Amino acid sequence: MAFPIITAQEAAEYVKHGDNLGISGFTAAGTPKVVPAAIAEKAEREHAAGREFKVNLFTGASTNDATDGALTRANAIDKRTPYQGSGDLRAGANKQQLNYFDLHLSELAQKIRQGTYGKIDVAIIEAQSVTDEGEIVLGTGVGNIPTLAALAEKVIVEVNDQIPAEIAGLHDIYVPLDPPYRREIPIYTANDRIGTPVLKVDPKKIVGVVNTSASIGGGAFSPVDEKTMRIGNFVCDFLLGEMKAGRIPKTFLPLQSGVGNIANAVLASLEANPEVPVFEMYTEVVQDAVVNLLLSGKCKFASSSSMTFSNEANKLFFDNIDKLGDRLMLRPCEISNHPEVVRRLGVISMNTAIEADIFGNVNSTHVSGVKMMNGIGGSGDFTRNAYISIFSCPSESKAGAISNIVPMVSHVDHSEHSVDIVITDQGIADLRGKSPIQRAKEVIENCAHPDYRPLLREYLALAKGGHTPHTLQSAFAFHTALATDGTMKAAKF
Ligand code: 0RQ
Repeated sequence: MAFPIITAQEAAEYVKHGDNLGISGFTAAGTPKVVPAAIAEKAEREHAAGREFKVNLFTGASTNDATDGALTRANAIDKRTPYQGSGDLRAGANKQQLNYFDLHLSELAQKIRQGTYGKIDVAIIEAQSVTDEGEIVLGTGVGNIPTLAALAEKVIVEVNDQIPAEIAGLHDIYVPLDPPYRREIPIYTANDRIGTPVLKVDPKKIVGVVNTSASIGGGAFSPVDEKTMRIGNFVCDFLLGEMKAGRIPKTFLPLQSGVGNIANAVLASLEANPEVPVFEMYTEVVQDAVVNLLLSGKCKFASSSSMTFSNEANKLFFDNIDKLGDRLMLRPCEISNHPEVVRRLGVISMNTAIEADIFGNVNSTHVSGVKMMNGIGGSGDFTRNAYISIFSCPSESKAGAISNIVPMVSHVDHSEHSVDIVITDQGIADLRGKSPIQRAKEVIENCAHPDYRPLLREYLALAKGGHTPHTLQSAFAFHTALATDGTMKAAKF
């Protein structure tokens, strides 16, 4: 091996206060495990010695506890983008301990190449293997590492022997030229291969290789409950209705599905329904449910930026690699989420909302308008460009104290112009071709929980004129009632 084998602690010594770090992976999948934890320990030692130590983290999406969790607990993060899912980082962002900024996932790579955030000092890459020529077989997630590694001054490779060798060949690494030289991204069907199966890094930049056997799988999702199953079934009914009406071709169109329990339930429902034809996925993240869909043949191909599987699902996938190896492709998230490709392929997007308002605006990121939950992730990349965009959420949360359908969303991530369909456990609101007042009636009667319908009807009846009727003084009555009385049911207009 041409590169020095170093410990995680030695690797951490290459990282200095103020550095911009590029981290491989997308969700916990493909994210390095031991080097980030060693950087957090270094930060604690530096702080104890009275020295400043903070880094800026550029990732593909959320990471793992050893990265976002440990570095936040060590108070070692200054800037952080684009998406996160860590309880500690969320708390840090919400008390302004660190500077988290939320960005559409497809946009980060080009902004990094433009130099928007300065140079990348160190890239840390989880790998299955690396050759002396700097050819890296990545792990189970790609994210933004092709761009981050190309620009980094130093590269640390964390080789994880838990990643099966059979992963080689699943990746498709491609970085587009930047404007004014950009050509089309030549993906015309979900399974088009346009790049290389390995990430090529200038070997002169690789300062060391760290070996680890850390577990690569993530946690499993909660089992599908009645509420999420109802949402999943409504999504399925809607898609079948569109197909029967001829608005989705009989050959179907590629699906994108977000993360979380609702997304998993939707996929379980698609699998269970014999009327749903064989489909493809063009998405950013595949979860456990997709392994079963691939094995059953219901999903014939999945293009993604990561395989965010539990240990059990990883085992199932790699035990069946002879059948599945040419049916899943891992792409940089700049490509998995590329608006041009999403629009060209006619991707049907299915994402989850924190809340939707009666006019069809969606909040995906901020609880009660102020507290960051996770980030917009890829939901905007897909929604704005989808063939049909669907948002789902429960009709109420926190034992009924919260209505997920509100008069006005407390933060807008996806505007009424981008949202076609809203689905809750109560039913489906089809917003296409409807005026704001028609949409409001559809959302209240089809999607709001029956306990909240009278309040929403009252709001709409009192709302004053105009094209989109609102009474601005009481537009947030649901949210203020939650803050003062602990339930949106106490809303007064
Ligand atoms: O809280 O965990 O304490 O019970 O929010 O809500 O209903 O379990 O749904 O896990 O799918 O997450 C939007 C956050 C939904 C996620 C969001 C509380 C609720 C629960 C979680 P508990 P659910 P999910 C692909 C695309 C943005 C990014 C995206 C997300 C917890 O889907 O981050 O789509 N999306 N990316 O009780 C207060 C409300 C609430 C609320 C729900 N109105 N007020 N709390 N909750 N609604 C992925 C990537 O891009 C990587």
